[in-house]
Amino acid sequence: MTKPPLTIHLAAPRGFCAGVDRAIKIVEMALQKWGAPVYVRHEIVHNKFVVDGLRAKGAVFVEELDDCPDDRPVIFSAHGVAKTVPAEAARREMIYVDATCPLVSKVHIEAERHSENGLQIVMIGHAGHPETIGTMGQLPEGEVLLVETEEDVNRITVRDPDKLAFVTQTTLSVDDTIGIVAALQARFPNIVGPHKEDICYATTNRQEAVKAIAPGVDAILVVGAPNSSNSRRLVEVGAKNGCAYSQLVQRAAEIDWRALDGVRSVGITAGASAPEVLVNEVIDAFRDRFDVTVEQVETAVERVNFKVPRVLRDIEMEA
Ligand code: 0CN
Ligand code: SF4
Repeated sequence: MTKPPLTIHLAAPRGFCAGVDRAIKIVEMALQKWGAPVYVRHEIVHNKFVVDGLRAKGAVFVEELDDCPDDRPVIFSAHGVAKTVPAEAARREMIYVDATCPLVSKVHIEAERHSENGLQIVMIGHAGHPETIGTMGQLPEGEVLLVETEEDVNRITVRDPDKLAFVTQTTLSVDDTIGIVAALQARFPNIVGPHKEDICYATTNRQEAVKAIAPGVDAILVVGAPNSSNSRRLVEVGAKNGCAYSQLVQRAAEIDWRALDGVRSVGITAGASAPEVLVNEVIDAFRDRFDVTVEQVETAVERVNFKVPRVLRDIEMEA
């Protein structure tokens, strides 16, 4: 039986960003330096395949520091932690390594600096997401007001409308955030903030690539996890930019082939925490059913690279 033709428009950039790459390396190096078990507070990045792989090498994933023994090293995930977390680890005299992405740490510092200058902080982010919890947790409880939508902007009660600053989560929708920032500036004309927002380069570039692909394909598949904010935003960007079918899949096994019946072109991308092997797995699944031509759509070239913390640099040289 001849297979029907299909063109895959493969987004570039896609997949691992510099912060994810660094965070995973930190866990691997810590295992090399201290041996197993090494504890990791929260999924190091939001991807089950990555987490399972590290678990097989001796990493133990827990949600809270309370679940770690005093005498084993602990690593904090790429998403960042509230100030109380390293403080508690230090009090317990634990060895800890902070794998918070430097671009998240930058937002933490911004929030602190504004607060030192007497400004109250408004954070644009998703309630309950670890990055939002971590960034809000840089300041005492109640100091940071969370807004998730434009409507939320009208609901907040501020101390002084002239003494406000905003920060954002790094993995938001660029387009939705423009609207929320505009709503904040309309209600609080003196609010200060970053030039645009704090969305990172990786989030921005992956959304741009999907925007370039979405109008011309029958379907978009985003390789990524349901708890991955940046991956879920890519699905939304696909849907909002003219693609009738935009879906998140963790692995090839999750592809809904019935929904893809009759498609002739598919866009494929991957969230910042999704490894390339899973992208290849998805492409191979298409090759089993279609006569596939892959066309890469490159909208940016990334050269960002972050160093691992000093305590692990001797390991890096051996590796
Ligand atoms: O999927 P991630 O682990 O995290 P979110 O997109 O949910 O924030 O990707 C790494 C991003 C960071 C920090
Ligand atoms: Fe850092 Fe952005 Fe990657 Fe998050 S998505 S780890 S902020 S580079």
